[in-house]
Amino acid sequence: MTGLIIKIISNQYTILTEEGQEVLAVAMGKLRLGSKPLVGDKVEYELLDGRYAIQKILPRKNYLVRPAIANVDQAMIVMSAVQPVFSPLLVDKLIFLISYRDIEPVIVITKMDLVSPNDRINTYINDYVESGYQVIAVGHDRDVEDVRDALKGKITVLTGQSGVGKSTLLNRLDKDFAAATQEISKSMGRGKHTTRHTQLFPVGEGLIADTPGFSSLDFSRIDALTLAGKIHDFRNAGECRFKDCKHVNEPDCAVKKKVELGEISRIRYNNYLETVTLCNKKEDWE
Ligand SMILES: Nc1nc2c(ncn2[C@@H]2O[C@H](COP(=O)(O)OP(=O)(O)O)[C@@H](O)[C@H]2O)c(=O)[nH]1
Ligand SMILES: [Mg+2]
Ligand SMILES: [Zn+2]
Repeated sequence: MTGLIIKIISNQYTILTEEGQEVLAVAMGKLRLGSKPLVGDKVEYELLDGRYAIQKILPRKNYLVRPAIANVDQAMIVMSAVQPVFSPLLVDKLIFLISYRDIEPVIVITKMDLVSPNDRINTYINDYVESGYQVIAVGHDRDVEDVRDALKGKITVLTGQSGVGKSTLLNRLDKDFAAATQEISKSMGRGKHTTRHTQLFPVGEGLIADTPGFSSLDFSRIDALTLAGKIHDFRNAGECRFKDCKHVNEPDCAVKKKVELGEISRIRYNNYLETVTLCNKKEDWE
């Protein structure tokens, strides 16, 4: 049988079966010697001596370290239109970090009820949409059905500063989610030797991690050339003169040409230039 790990406590794994049931399983000894099963792992398991035992971890498409989770399909960048102030540079940095991990960014803009129809936020929204990113606008004056649709059949991690409205959004999507995550925080009493367990919660027809990701904007171990290759906006730019063009100062750069022609977002390109200076920073003593 195959299923998906949604919760791990010590050697006790909660598997979401293909039928949508939750069962408890243990990991076989041989498995624990290899790479540790993560929340998000697809596994093969069977019934052995009256209990479910995980036999095999199926190949991962990716994994994150913080939170520890495998096979992440998408990261929702939750940003508010106002309070905290909307930062296009922050959004782009998150888009870059997420895309670098081969995870799809989805931008959710909250508090749209607080801005006027001709607010500057709409310029940014149009810019993301023109670049091919999915943007979902939410607010107290509209429903969250588009968010629910976007979660369908996927493993999603949320990201976004505190105060942008992540908890509000989750509560609106699923009352049970709020109750379940509150239970967790209550059981995390101070002074107890408890580690934070990441868990996947079924929300609508998708799975969502209860721990936000991408909280560190550390680009020091990000390779600039690899990053340039993962940014949607640059993908159809065509051939640059140099194969290893980072689209910064190189001559005959197809990306720069398309930025000049208005075919690649200048906002994204400028944010890329700012970000690329933070990449590949090696320690001096290395
Ligand atoms: N007007 C308005 N306020 C919102 C919206 N979403 C969240 N808020 C408010 O923003 C504040 C922070 O929200 P919260 O969900 O706690 O943010 P979190 O820190 O990201 O979890 C709260 O006072 C919410 O009521 C929204 O769409 N519209
Ligand atoms: Mg919160
Ligand atoms: Zn180039």
